[in-house]
Amino acid sequence: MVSLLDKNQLDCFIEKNPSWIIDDKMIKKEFRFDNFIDAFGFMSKVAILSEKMDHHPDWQNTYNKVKINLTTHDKGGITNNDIKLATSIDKLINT
Ligand code: H2B
Repeated sequence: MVSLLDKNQLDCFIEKNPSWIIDDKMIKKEFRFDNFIDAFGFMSKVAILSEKMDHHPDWQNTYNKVKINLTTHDKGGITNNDIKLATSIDKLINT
């Protein structure tokens, strides 16, 4: 089930994942790479992951930077799907 997170659940996520920032109705993180190809390679992995999860990021790429905003449009805020995608994205970097 997809449901909006309450403040307590959000605080708990941020405590465990301090590299993500809550901004209004989304969680945000900026990733930096050595160059465009590495950034784009990362984006390709995130794209495949997102399709599998049927949950997609709002994002922006400038050369070696990828800014990712996660929110659930269907629910109008941050849900468990955003948390799941955020932690899966972090795993792509750390593995
Ligand atoms: N991604 C995000 N971030 N939010 C959504 O509400 C959403 C999505 N909805 N990916 C999905 C697709 C929905 O439109 C399809 C029909 O499952």
